[in-house]
Amino acid sequence: MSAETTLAALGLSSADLTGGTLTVTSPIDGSVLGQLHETPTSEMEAILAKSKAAFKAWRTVPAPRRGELIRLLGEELRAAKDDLGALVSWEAGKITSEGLGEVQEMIDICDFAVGLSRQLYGLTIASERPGHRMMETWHPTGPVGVISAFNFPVAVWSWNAALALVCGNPVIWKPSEKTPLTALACHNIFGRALERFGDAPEGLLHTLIGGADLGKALVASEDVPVISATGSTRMGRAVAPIVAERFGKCILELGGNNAMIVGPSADLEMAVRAIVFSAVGTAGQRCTTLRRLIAHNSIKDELVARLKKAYAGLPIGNPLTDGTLIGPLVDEASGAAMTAALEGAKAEGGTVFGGNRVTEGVPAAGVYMEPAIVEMPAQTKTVKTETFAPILYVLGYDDFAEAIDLQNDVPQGLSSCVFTLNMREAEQFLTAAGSDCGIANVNIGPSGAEIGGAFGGEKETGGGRESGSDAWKAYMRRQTNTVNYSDELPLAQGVKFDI
Ligand code: UN1
Repeated sequence: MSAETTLAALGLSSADLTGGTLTVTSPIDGSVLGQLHETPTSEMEAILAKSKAAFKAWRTVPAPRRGELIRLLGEELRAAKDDLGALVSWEAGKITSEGLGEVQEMIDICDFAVGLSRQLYGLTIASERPGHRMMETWHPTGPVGVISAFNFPVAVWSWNAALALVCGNPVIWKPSEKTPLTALACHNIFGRALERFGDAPEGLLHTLIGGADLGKALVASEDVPVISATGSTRMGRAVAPIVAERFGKCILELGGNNAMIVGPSADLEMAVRAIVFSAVGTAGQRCTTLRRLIAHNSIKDELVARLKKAYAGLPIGNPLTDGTLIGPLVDEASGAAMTAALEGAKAEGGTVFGGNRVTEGVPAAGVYMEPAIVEMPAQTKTVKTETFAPILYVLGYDDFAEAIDLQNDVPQGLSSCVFTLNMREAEQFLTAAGSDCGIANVNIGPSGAEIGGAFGGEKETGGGRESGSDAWKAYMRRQTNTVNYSDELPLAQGVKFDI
């Protein structure tokens, strides 16, 4: 299907797509997908006021009723899955199956959030005073600002929006300026859910189209108590101090530098499949992409040989063509960053396989790169830096403790895994002295997490958790309640204060 047909099916008219100042191009072939109207920064004040007003109404709607809105959103996403998935491919360059997978992730989080809307539980706590009861109540916080990146242009919004909305908060969304079309499409899909819902307050979702100024205004606003930001560590370093200054709360999901340790007992056949998917899938542009392979020296050469064989046959090209596994990088700057990282690795003693630009058999004007495998003598500066491209650095080790040290010795702490059939190694990897990441897996790769678990990581990854488990708590404020149902007024800690 053409981009035009897909955009029309998602309710984007030529008025939406023409006459504006933000040019959106497809990474597939450089074609212009639209000239979008940007949200003027001068409108931010009114947007914040509308969002605050929406909050006042939405916070008093019973949570299970709020869940009904997300149930409808899930239904609308099911109906729009093929179109939205295709638009993700057009705008972010993902292969068809990964575009659809991203929309499935949205549907999954909606289902999760519907259940959650009846489970926003607090604890009851034993009071030390007779005739008293203590409990915790979770309340909505206010508008939630969501800043999302180009590489998961719709799923990351949905993780945040589905939870924020059932928790009773409106959402103000600042998508990447590289992927505003998928954002507008989601805005329309949400609009359909709102229409069917009937009586939701106006202004539950605002979508800001444009550049960094809008993001800055959102981050600085005292009317936005929670900012959830996904993107580079550089972006997080800019956002976090501004939010901290005004005592707002941040949910940060920043850079990763994810590793796999492959032990001598590993099922190499399975490891190869996991490595290839997690290192080259989404052309290396997931925050969970496998970037470092730490292989036991007894199997390293064999593993690398098998990987090179697999890499040599990988279909690179138009992501919308059946059978393609590697689509384009998002833009020329990403291609240049990949080439620069490979040069840096070479200068540090690395041996590079692949990594060249592909120009034959791919659409002109797209940045198509062969994925690279780089054998490194040590964990150098280049290896410790996240480059958002399909580069896999390979390091060897002799004992398991050394492998864990290498895995942890990078500034980032998102995802990690071990391939081993040795239960001692597997269990050790998951202990306090094992992986220091937010995600640690055994016999699966570091990417492609399910929505049911909390998603995020430590150190430069920012410490935030989104999506499943109890990540919802970051979108609510906790209140401790003590109720006295006696006719006495005992003080805690045995304090006497008779008057
Ligand atoms: C991201 O790249 O920002 O675990 C999110 C994964 C996906 C989410 C990635 N479920 O790879």
